Amino acid sequence: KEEKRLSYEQKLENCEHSVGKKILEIAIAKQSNLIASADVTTTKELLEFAEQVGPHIVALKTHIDIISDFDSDKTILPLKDLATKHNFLLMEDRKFGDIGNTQELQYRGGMYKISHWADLVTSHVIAGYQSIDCFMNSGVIAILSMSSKGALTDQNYRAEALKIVETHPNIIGCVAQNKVPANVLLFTPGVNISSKGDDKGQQYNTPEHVFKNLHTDFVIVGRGIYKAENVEKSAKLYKLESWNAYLKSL
Ligand code: 5IU
Repeated sequence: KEEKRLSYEQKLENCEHSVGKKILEIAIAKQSNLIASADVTTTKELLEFAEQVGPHIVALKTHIDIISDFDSDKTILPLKDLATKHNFLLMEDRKFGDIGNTQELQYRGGMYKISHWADLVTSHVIAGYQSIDCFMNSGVIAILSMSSKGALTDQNYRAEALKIVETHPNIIGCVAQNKVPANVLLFTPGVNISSKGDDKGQQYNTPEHVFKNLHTDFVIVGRGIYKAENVEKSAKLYKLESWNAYLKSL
């Protein structure tokens, strides 16, 4: 018989990381399991987008290094204010993938000082268990597999990566396109209601598909929302579809 998925309430009981708890509490409070990916390239667009989607999301996912006019005071301070105002977390999709010492420098320093503001960061676990020790101020979402065509994250890699996910105290969950054990928080990008993919290898599934078949906990949607004619309306639609798909999967 198929393993049953756990509800957010059940996952909250099992969760030990403060940021893991936080995202589950927000999901329950806002009845949302939607993360909007803000793949825009100016501070103005980023802040406008955060204001529009804020009420409907649990987290805003950034690629802070694509913001052409990044400035700590003008970009991060107002973004943090919006996160507080609308009760969402900031997730920097940095996809760290180096040795611990280098990642620590990238996480704490440089222009972006990710450790100062990111509630969540994504990281590969390719450099091994100890490489994740440096992420002390954020919850880590480990990358098990990727949504793009031909990704090299085969079954053996995923099985080894999962061992790190299940044992490292800094890791709150993982990004994957496959099912994971019921107690692991699962984040799934590559979600779009009206497209199957792009011409750069991205592959899309619907919210319905990922909740039913993968028992996903959180969907990550980029172009489906930020490229929509009406951004707020689209965020509402993805929120509703994804929440209903979650309820159906229980
Ligand atoms: N993203 C993926 N697939 C992955 C991982 C991250 O698409 O496997 I790990 C990121 C890339 C982009 C967002 O920032 O999620 C998806 O954007 P679109 O919905 O526009 O494809």
